[in-house]
Amino acid sequence: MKVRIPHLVLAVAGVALIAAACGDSDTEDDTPTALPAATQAPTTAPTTAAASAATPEMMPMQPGAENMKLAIIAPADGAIITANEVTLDVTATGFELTCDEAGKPVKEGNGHYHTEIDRSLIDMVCTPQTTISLQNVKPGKHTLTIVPAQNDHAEVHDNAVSVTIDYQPTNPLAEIADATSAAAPTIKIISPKAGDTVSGNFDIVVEVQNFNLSCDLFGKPAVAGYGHWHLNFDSTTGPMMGMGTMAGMSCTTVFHASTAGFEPGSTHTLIPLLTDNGHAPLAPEVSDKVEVKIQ
Ligand SMILES: [Cu+2]
Repeated sequence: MKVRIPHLVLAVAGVALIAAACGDSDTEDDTPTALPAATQAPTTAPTTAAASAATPEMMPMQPGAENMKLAIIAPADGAIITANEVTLDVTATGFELTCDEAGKPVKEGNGHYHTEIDRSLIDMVCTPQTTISLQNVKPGKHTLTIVPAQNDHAEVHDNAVSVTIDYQPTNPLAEIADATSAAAPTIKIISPKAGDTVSGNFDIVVEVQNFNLSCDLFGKPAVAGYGHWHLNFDSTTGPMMGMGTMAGMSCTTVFHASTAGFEPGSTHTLIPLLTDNGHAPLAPEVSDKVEVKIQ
């Protein structure tokens, strides 16, 4: 199947999550990827401004991606939220929610969902319930959106669902403000060590210096000196700010990883990298890497 992927829609939010998800999408769909509209259009026929600006690129997605559906059971659309966080109850049909193979090759029937606030990516989730912090969110109306996503984080945009909330905090949180450090941020893997063999579920432990990790600021406007880290496998480049090979994100010094989906006996590189709240890697990149063997 094909899913329409409009160009650069999320770039405004600092999250070019969909801009170029045409990587190796291990699909059995042999239909060639459509060329960009500019290439397809006959040179003699002038395209209208609207057509050239808004023409979506057709991208191959995993088989059955169109059946990956979500529903928001709670909160109700228009709900007034007086607490400083909101819990979403979600049902997923047509696919199994799993994070074990995120950042690895796509698999029919498997995926997770992305949460967004005002169309800015918050996190990836593989449980039917998730809590969103309203830290650094202004009182008033906001849109919460969930979008089905494949292991490579390419999103099934047509199946996104949203609710509007009206945030009227009883006890508003103090805003987290810029806190730059004179010293450069660093991240270093403490465990596992280079050459270690890992199996099943294993933890990646890092040490972060001169940088504040914040879960509550996921997806919020940038705050200097704050962010979190991504754990990538083998590469930090490629589509979606390198997120195609991202196992997940952490705002603590630990990330729970899995060897599921990796060949026994293969070696892979674990790459933790610091990112801002909008998930963009710090520039220049601040990362570390350790090669491990998969049992
Ligand atoms: Cu992130």
